[in-house]
Amino acid sequence: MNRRLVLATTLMGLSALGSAQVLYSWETGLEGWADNSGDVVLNLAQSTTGATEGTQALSITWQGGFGWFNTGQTAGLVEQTLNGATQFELDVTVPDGFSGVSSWANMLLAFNDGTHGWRQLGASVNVPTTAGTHRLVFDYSGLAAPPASNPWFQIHLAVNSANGADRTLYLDNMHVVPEPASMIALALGGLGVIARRRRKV
Ligand SMILES: [Ca+2]
Repeated sequence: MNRRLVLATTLMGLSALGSAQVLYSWETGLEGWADNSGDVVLNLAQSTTGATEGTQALSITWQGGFGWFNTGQTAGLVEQTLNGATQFELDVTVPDGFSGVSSWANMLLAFNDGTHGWRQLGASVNVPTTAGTHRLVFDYSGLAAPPASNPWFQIHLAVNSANGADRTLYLDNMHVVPEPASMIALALGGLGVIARRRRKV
């Protein structure tokens, strides 16, 4: 590897520290996400309310209870991005009045693909019912990551809250944050190559 390429890789590694890689932002529509809940109907729509990245978000309206929704078969880029991290973050905006229809809410994550099959988190992630935007963290380090060559792969999310009247949550800015340790290792590795090359000159 020539020195310039190593340096470029190193700088990319350093600049990636703490920077987010967006998986879904719903700027172009539902981006493949669809209701998969069975009896509990989730109405998915694009919405300007709750947009924290760009101008659009995903709204989910349902009458309470538990329901899954999921991506279509994702492009390989989504799998590669997930493989480069162990958790993703999701901004969930709770509108005024939500706590009036449910005193609690949570979400659940599952992966499904042609290699490992269905696997889901053992515990749900709490959604605060206070009005405003909350950043949820989904740690998927305990789930088998999607293989690099995969016939198909889907991300499934579920919403859950008390039964009752219609209520809506807004999702946006689903992104992974690469692990600082792995990015530092990459950056230091690049600097080490440069140092060795310099000693040879
Ligand atoms: Ca967005």
